[in-house]
Amino acid sequence: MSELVRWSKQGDVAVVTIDNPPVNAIGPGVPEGMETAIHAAEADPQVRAIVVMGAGATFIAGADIREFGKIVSGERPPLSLLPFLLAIEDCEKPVVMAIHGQALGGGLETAMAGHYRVMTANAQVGQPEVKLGLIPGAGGTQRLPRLAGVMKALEMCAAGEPVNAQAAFSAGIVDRIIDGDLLEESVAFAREVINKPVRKTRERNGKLAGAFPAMFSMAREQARKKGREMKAPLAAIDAVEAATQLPFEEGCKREAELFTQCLHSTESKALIHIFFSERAVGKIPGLPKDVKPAEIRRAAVIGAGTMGGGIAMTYANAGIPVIVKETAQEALDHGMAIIRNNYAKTVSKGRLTQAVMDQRMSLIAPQLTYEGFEQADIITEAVFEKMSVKKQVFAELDKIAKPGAILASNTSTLDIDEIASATNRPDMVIGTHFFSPANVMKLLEVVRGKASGNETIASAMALGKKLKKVAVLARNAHGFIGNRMVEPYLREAYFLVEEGATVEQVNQALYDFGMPMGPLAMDDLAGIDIGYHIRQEASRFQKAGVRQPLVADKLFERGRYGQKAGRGWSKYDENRTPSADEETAELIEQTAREAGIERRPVSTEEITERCIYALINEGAKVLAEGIALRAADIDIVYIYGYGFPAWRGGPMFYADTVGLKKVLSRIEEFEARHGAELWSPAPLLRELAAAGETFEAYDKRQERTKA
Ligand code: T1G
Repeated sequence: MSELVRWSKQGDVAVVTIDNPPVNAIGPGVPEGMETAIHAAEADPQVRAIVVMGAGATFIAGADIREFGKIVSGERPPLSLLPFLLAIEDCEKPVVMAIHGQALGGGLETAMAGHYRVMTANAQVGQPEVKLGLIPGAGGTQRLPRLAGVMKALEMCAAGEPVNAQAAFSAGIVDRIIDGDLLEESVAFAREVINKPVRKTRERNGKLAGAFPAMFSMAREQARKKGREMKAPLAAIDAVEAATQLPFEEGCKREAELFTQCLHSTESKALIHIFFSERAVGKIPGLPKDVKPAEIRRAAVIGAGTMGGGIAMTYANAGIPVIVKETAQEALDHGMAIIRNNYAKTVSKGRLTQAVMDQRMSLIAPQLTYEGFEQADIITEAVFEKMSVKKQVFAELDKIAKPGAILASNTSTLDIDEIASATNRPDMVIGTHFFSPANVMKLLEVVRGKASGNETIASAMALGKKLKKVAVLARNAHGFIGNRMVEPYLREAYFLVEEGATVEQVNQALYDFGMPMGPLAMDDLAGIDIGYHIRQEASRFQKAGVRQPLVADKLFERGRYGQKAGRGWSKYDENRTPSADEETAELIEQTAREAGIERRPVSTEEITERCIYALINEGAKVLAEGIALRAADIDIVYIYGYGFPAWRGGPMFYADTVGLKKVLSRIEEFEARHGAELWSPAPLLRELAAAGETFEAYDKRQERTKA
């Protein structure tokens, strides 16, 4: 018996337990252990049925994702689970899979190789492989349609979302929902089926008959719409379709071919990079292990505007009571009305019950005074992005907040140290930069000031997790990580339209690259007035003689603030649908003419490279300056804060896939054409390109030196 898989007997029922913390991933030794245990139980004359379950918090959360990198690099031969699962399915005694926590990927595939499945009421099952750029690779696309039907299998394998116990039971994936003790009730269930004929999932073909061609074409259309350029969802559909056309063994061979194609794709490497990176961002080198995050039980927010209201919702969604303070009743009422409307919209879509909405609204206390602020564990300001205003607020808060309360700023670019200087508790001051809409966007930039204490940092990072955000730590510098890098990205978009590209061309090029919208569309959404004020606040950083964008400020001066004004770079109808704005085009041409800029046709490739390589170049500077801890952190910021396509792994991972030598050579061409002030290659980029290294390798090297 291996320490990864053990078995024991409860009378005439064998209980096989997989014990591979923390999530019972199927890594080396687990399938072998399962096979050995099941064969031993099968050979034991006293055993008449077998229960398989997971130790700890969950059943099996899938194959060990860390192994795939070793397979692709040739370090380890491909591990096929198929023979192990056939051994389970061919067991002559009934095998009952007892699921709690999650049965995901190879976990569900293992469960479906059993003859029966039971699961606890709060457990989930799913085939999330497409989220890793993969497809089920151990018969999942062949057994799931046989249990749940083709439509359900297509939905689960192509979208990758898990289903809850009720849905799994209704679909026929599991045979019983367990309300009591899982072990006790699964052993009892096993005794109920002891005398029933053993039914092999692979032989249950009844539900395959219902398939028809339109099912697959519709599934492909939906996958293309949702997944954009992603290939894995389409491969998953092909594999499920094969289940309806080929015998089980042939279907598994087809699945294996498709799985291998996906495994070697850049898309999969990128998505697996993101999977581990979003878990690594929480690891802060240099933070003493014994630092305990403070418990955040009560919160307060200053400002009920778009950001303040969204932040308040985020606290309420996490079950944390939160005061929202405004300076005028009208602004307070307006802010609360938006919060209520946001929840009501979610209720109307059936994604929230009215009871939960009411409960969350009851956690938000709107007021015009500082009453109750003295009880708050954290106070977050979301006031106007002007340093003088922020410092005044922090000076007031410093007098009101209890000792030990964290004072957080939602500033998107301003200096945390300067804000902290307005208080007598700089160690308790930190930036918590939420991304709009704060109740939706997963990214939270936690910005440490020079004086931010270790406990304050740890508490803010832990709070991010509690608020269901992905918290990334940034050092205090203009723009932190995200907005520091978005400036050159936007700058290039502004320059490109002055040089001859149309607004629509620039937006389309970056949309086709995979961004949720083009840079100028993003500018119109965020508000051209917001960008204008940020540029005004940052004007002191501007170097004389360096080319500055000319048109954006003119749009602001004309009140063309973007979507909110119905006109900006584009014009917007009442549904905020964009269309080309002739006046903007004329303004651009006139501005270029006055500036002596000779306009020319601009290729899509140049548009994409100038915007994306500007992002990468700035990212390399942010990394070298230690503002971001890792290149992987920058990737997470861009995927969760700006919608950078996850299937490209984030800007830094994408640069690795292009090759840093190529990225550098294009940046050097831009430098020759547009000047060193704008395009001098980041020294770290030069260094890595010269060494033939990658940003990923740089992270690994840094981790070793900081360990
Ligand atoms: N392999 C390796 N490590 C894993 C893992 C996995 N499948 N799942 C989680 N971990 C690690 C994770 O990196 C973290 O490590 C720790 O466990 C806790 O995870 C053949 C090909 C199960 C819902 O995609 O969705 O099966 O940071 O922080 O929030 O067809 O983990 O502590 O060092 O996420 O409670 C399919 C992926 C694989 C499931 C738990 N399965 N995991 O969430 O904890 S491919 C998946 C999750 C496959 C087969 C195919 C979540 C979770 P560390 P955590 P959590």
